Amino acid sequence: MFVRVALSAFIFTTALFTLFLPEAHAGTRNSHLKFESGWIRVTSSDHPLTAGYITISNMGSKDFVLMSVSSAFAKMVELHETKFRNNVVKMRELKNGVKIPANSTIHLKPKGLHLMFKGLTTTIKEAEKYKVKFIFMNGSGVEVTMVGKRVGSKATAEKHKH
Ligand SMILES: [Cu+2]
Repeated sequence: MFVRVALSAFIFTTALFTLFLPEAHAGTRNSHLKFESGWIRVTSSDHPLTAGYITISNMGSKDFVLMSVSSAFAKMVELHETKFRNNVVKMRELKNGVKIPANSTIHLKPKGLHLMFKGLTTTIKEAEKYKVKFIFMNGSGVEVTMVGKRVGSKATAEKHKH
C-alpha cells in the first residue's frame, strides 16, 4: 500500500516537472527556462510556410540568447519580428538571435516576434502536437511540444506574406 502511494506520488511529481520544464533532467543547463503556450498556425495542404508563437521565461540570473530553432516538419525555421509602418507589414529575420534577459519573459505572438516555419513537409492540423527544438547560445537545446491552432481572420492570415 505504501509503495503504491509513493509510486503514484513519484509519477505525479515527474509529470508536473515535465510539464513545466520540457527537458529538466538532472544536470540540464536549461532548467532555468520555462516554455508555455506554444502553438503553430494551422495550414491548408501544400502551404509552404506558417508561423509559431510561444512564451519563454528565464528564471535564472543569467541572460539566455535563443539562436536557432529546428523541427522535423520544416526545412527551415527562422526567428522573425513584425513591424508595422504606414499599415504595411514588414518582416525581419533576427539573425543574431533573441535575447531572454535574466528573470524575464518574452512573448512570441501574432504581430510581434514569431517563428517562421519554411518549407513545410506536413500540414499543420488543429490540436495536433509538433516537436520543436530551441537552441541557445550556450549550445544547449530544449525540445518543446507545440500545438496546431486555428486563429484570427482570413485577412490577418493573408497579411502574413514574405
Ligand atoms: Cu515571418
